[in-house]
Amino acid sequence: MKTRITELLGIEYPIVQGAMAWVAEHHLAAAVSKAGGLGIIAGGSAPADYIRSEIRKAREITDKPLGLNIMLLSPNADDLAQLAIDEKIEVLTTGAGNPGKYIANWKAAGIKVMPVVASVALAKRMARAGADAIIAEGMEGGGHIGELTTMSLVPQVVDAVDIPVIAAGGIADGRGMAAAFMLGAEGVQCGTVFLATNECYISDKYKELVLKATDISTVVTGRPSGHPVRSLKTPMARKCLELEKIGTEQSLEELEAATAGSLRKAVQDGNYEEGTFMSGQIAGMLAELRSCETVVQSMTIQAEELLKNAYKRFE
Ligand code: TUI
Repeated sequence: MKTRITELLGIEYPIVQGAMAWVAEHHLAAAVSKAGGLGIIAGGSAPADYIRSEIRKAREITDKPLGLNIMLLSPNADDLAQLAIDEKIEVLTTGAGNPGKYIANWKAAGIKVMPVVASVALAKRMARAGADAIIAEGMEGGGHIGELTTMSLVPQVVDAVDIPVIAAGGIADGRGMAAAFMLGAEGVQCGTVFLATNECYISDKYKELVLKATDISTVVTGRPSGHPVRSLKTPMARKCLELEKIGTEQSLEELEAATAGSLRKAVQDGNYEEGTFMSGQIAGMLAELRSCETVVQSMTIQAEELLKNAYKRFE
């Protein structure tokens, strides 16, 4: 399946693995790149030295193109922006902000730049600033999200920019991929689907919760702070919702203290009570652990089949 995205990135399948802080380390990113998609190491708020060693470990597993994500709320964003250049990373994605100030330097270093956006306005600004592609992420996705759904956002971004668009949020199989392509996307970014893979090194509890999830298992917390986050409905998410409902200065302070480090508690410790288990709405579609290769190949084969034979449904 050739698109402007496979050409731009030098990959076989137009599937990008979403950057998930604490989750997307070298095993996962290397497995996705090795399978012919684009694997991405999540910078999160990790120190630059740790991310450097993750990049180098991924390079030992595969020589295929590799991406790094910079979460722009991170205090380390400047360091990681330089690290990407030093380590000759092929592709950068960004999240949770506007990477405008970095783009010229990244482009000068030959890096392909793909900002994640949740609005048409930011997509246009990024295209003007020299981005190579736009990742339009709908609120079906896990982690930090915007307000629009993938179905509404993707075609509006496609209409607003000339560079290729990657759809993200709520895509877990060939049906979602085919639908994204019909909206004008030329690639997809998937996060949650890779939580349920053999090469994803997270706690057993996290995987168990994702596999057990249904369509209504996720909630959005953090709206009052201006940083809404979608995660599985666990004790921590319920506590956040309660404290947000109270809405006093004291309850919001308590909330901030409770959520600090809670993603790490989910990913590494499998701490059901205190962890934040970020996940997209499609967790309900995931029933078994698979290899990254199976995920990438089966999605593409199913999407191709659906797109090629779509006309038969309406004869
Ligand atoms: O960034 C993500 N997903 C994330 S980041 C993260 S770590 C975190 N934890 C708690 C609070 C905040 C972050 C967990 N998941 N996805 C990409 C994404 N970017 N989704 C939405 C956006 C976004 C939103 C607003 C990008 C830009 C934006 O506006 C920036 C501007 O200045 O206009």
